[in-house]
Amino acid sequence: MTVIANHLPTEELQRLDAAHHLHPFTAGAELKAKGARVITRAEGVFLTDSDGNRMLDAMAGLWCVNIGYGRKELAEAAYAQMLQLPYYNTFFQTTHVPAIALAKRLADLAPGDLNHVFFAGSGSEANDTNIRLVRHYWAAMGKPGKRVIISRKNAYHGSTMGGASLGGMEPMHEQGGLPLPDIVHIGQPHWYVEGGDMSPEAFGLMRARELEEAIGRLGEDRVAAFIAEPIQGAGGVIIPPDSYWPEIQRICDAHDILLIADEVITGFGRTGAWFGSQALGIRPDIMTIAKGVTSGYQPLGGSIVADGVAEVVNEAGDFNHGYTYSGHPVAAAVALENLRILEEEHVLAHVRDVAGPYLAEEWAGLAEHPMVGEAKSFGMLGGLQLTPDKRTRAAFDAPAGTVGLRCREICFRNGLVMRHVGDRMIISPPLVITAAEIDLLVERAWASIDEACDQIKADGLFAAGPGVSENA
Ligand code: PXG
Repeated sequence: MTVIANHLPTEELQRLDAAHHLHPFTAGAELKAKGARVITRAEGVFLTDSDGNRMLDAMAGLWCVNIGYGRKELAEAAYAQMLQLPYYNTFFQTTHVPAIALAKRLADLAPGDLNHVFFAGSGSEANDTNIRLVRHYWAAMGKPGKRVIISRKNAYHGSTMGGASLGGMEPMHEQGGLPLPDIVHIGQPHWYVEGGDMSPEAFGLMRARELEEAIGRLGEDRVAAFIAEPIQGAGGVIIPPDSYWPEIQRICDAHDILLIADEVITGFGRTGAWFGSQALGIRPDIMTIAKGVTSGYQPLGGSIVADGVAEVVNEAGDFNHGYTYSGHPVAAAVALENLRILEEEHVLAHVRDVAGPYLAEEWAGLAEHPMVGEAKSFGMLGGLQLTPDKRTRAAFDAPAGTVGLRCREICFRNGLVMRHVGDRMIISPPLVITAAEIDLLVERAWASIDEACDQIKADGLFAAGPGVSENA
């Protein structure tokens, strides 16, 4: 069995990593000089690195390890499935039991008439599917002109050409000549940074109405769909004002365009419901899923599609699209076991009634720190804004992200994995986190923010710059 227990010394691993491994979203030369942190094992909500340091993983990996690390049942499900049928495809009029069972299970869990699943290997692939699916759907409806997909600035929908085009991250668009044609971006409902003097509710309505303006400008006959994360994740855990989603829903209904909810982060209990759409009262026509569907133990993504859309696509002949690993049997078996655990161990109720409310209270307490302008959470998602001036919501007089990055580095040293997006700090812990672990998380977060604050004061950076606190 290939289990690498007695690994090489850390420095040697780092040298080999720098020599041969190209990392995602990483400046390679910088990493080479510093050496990557080598994670060797994990249990519950804790990671251990190659030097034996133990860290509380407040990001659940990359927003995905919903049931926590170290669950043997998932390993056993994978092992059993590999012995029985390690691979077969779902092309050319074949299928297999794990894909059938998972499609049925997801149809049962998904709200409304979302009863059909197209499987992918990741969230990015699923969003690529969505682009082709909605355009194919409208063509089959006799409206081939409906091709434009409206998305939002600072959205994250993946890293493939399609996913990155749907996303609204400019540094991603700059590399590779994106976005693809017929993808249009409107503003995000990020009140703290962009709301100016408006109330959050008025700002939320204004941002939703940008969708109606865009449809008006482009013409309803050209717009296929609107895609959005119920709560933006990678953009900085941006919880929209309450006014936002009802207005978006009204506009999608009024103008005959499909609504795609990207549930890659918000799915599978993270908001306290199975899907963020349920928690926020959204009625999507398609949901993108990945990450928490397997708690990250296996790569799996997909699109859950409404009856009306699936019927049209099914009647329209071949949909010329698919992945070798669409519905991979081992990933599907692991997903089923993960969903069983989420259900039978009442993990959603834990988020909704216990861990979520407790985190909300403790996390909000961080806003008492002089450098924290806002600390909000929703279920097991939290974001807090660092600022030198709470009253004006000012940005630091330093390039965006300077203070956030320092804070993240200090968190690591203090045994806490908390991410930064610009000068916003974000968390997305495993859903099974206990009250005592939340105490530890918040304690370490406070201590780290405090240390960062002292450091930047000493460096003369605790001063307001010209802009509002930025998160990009
Ligand atoms: N949609 C959303 C909403 C996501 O958050 C994807 C699609 C793409 O999924 P895949 O499985 O292709 O990665 C994501 C992924 C970060 C970070 O730094 C976030 C993601 C991935 C990697 C890093 O916050 N989200």
